[in-house]
Amino acid sequence: MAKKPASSKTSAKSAAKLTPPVLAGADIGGETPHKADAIPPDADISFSYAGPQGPAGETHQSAEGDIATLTTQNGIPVADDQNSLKQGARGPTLLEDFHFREKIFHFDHERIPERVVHARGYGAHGFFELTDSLADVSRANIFQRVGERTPAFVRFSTVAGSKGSFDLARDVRGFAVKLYTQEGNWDLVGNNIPVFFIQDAIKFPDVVHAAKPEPDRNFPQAQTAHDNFWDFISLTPESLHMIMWTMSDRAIPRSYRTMEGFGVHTFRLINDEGKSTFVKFHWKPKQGLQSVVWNEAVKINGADPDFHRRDLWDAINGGDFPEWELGVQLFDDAFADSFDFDVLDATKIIPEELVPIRVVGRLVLDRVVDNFFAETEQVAFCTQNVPPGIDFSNDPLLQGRNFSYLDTQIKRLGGPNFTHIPINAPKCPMAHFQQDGHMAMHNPKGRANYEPNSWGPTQGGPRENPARGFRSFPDVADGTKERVRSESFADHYSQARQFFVSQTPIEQKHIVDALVFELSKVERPDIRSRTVSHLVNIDAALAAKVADGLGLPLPDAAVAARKPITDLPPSEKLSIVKNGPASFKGRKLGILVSDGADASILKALLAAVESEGAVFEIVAPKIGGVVLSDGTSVAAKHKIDGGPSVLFDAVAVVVSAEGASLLALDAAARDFVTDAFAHCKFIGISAEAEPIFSKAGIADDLDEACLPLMQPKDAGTFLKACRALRHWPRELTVDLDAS
Ligand code: HDD
Repeated sequence: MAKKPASSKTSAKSAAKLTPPVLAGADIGGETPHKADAIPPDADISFSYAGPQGPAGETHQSAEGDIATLTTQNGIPVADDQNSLKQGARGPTLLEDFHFREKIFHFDHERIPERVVHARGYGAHGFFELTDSLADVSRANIFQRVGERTPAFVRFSTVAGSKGSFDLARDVRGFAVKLYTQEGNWDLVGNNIPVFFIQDAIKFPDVVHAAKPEPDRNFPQAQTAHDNFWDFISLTPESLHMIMWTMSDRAIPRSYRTMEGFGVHTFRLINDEGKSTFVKFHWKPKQGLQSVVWNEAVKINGADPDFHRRDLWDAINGGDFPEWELGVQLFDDAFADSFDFDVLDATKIIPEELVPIRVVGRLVLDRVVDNFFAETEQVAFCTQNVPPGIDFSNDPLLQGRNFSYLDTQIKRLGGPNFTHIPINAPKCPMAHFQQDGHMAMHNPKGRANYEPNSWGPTQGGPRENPARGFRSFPDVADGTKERVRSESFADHYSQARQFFVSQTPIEQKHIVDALVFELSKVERPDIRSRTVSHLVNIDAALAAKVADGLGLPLPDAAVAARKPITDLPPSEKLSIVKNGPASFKGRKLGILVSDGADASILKALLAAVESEGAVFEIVAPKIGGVVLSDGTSVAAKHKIDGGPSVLFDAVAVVVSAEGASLLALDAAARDFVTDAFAHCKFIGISAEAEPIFSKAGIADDLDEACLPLMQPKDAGTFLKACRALRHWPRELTVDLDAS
């Protein structure tokens, strides 16, 4: 007799025990019948997909009330989502299990290629409101009627890191804005830095390859501190202006909410008469500019790699909607001809002192996404998307971008129909004869799918409209066909110097520190030295400090393609410190508490935080919170080792004597105060907190930005002081490099 298969050892009785429900405490519905008649047979179900919960109306009873019935993608109700279909309880899984197959197939196909650059990003919805009509210079529909709102979607990003990298890389930030105007989508795909590394798009793959992880070892991730990047930079002097920005605190913003955005290139505005005006676009945050310091950034990346996305999510969900003004710099050919630099060169700014900014609108972000993948991941920006009234200049970087973005979206989103995805679809009427392809959702109706045709207005489809349609500005160009860079692009150092001399001394120090840090990670001395040879052309003192920091003899100046202009005046607008916020609004105070902490002080502090429009988070020895001196309980947001002070703009320590002596023994509590001190933050200190500071070794160093919280009235004084955000003079006392 044949041996009995192993599966038969499981009796029908024991198998029955394993049928649903099997998850302890989970109510998966089990017996309730599917309401097959919930969707009327004549219902329009073309867009009735209601997400993973199933179609609205498909409900059954659970312990918590009505609950949606789980279905397959085809709407077939699922009875058991815990077990695959088997031949016997321990037998093989059957090919017949369509629910299992569909679920696994779909899972296997969940990923799409990440963006080749700007892979890690975070988006939010909002609106643009026109505050000053630009009808005089542009016929763009969005710029006509003051007070009119245009829906917007914005995606912020880092550039070099992968999707799963950390938020506080030292990197440029993308600031991409999609405006769903009544005459088509306008994508203003900018950065938080107004210049770029290269002048011609043909060099884009090179600069990106050099910045990304090195190809043989695939590290370092999300960092420019490696040989390949600095090798390329030191061989590409046009990048030096951008390097000054990326080595400044601009590259480590405190929040997406506290950075500027720039369209970078010179664009054109075209009015009803067809007249062209050159324009540069600026987004100015109402929140003011703010960055973190490098040592803080490194620690934030460990404590909360999602620091920026969490900040945006929390602010919007908390009703503190970030806002930016749209500013335009308008200029004509005469200015362009007289300017020291070429307005088509994306490695140059036009200082606001030369062409002042005219504020014409505001951008408000007031809604987080419903689904990250559907919106933030699938949003597809294309620089080519400009509505009538906005046009391109001949900037060779912009011209190249107009080719690249459409191509990348077709690859990334799987075909030419990515504009059918809701986040990319225009919100204005659209009609064209482009058809078919993968995942076509909006298919033309009627008989004609070509034009011209003889099928008349109802069957014949849309027609071109010379009066309303986009017309390219009839720019006149001549010249021989050749691969050449204009001589007018040749000055690589003057504006780099102008940026450097526009910084406050502490910001200049941060640039030196950043260069020394990055170049100290470069293994080849010749690359370090070659980089410094360019700095000599920017500022002699800067070069000397960086050479000294690297322990390197000061090299000779690199040979400059054109003699730099050394007397460009400083521009106030280029400094973060000079353009910071006037208040602590929207900032976060971290409060370290212990059992028995003075309730009146803590309550006064919370009231002061609220009246300042700021937010707070409580950090405690245990996540269960603490009991204050008056017996009230306070919940904690963080256990002390999960809530380091780097997560906050300022900190307060409100503890009892017993709490202080216990916390003084805890390394995380000591780091809390030493980091806050080293990062020049304002610190509020209650009467009993001294042992923590003394054990941390900084009790004797406390300065005027370490304010006492002895009595409730001190809370207001402390919060007002926090408006300054940092006490920069302290940095010179805590940083070896500064001496
Ligand atoms: Fe780019 C993405 C900004 C030059 C090619 N770029 C991308 C994003 C931003 C920028 C913000 C992310 C958009 C999003 O959130 O989805 N890029 C810039 C700026 C540039 C610039 C401000 C210079 C002024 N880019 C540039 C050049 C090229 C590209 C010269 C190619 C010739 N950029 C791309 C791309 C990306 C992209 C490969 C990757 C993912 C995507 O487009 O959607 O096409």
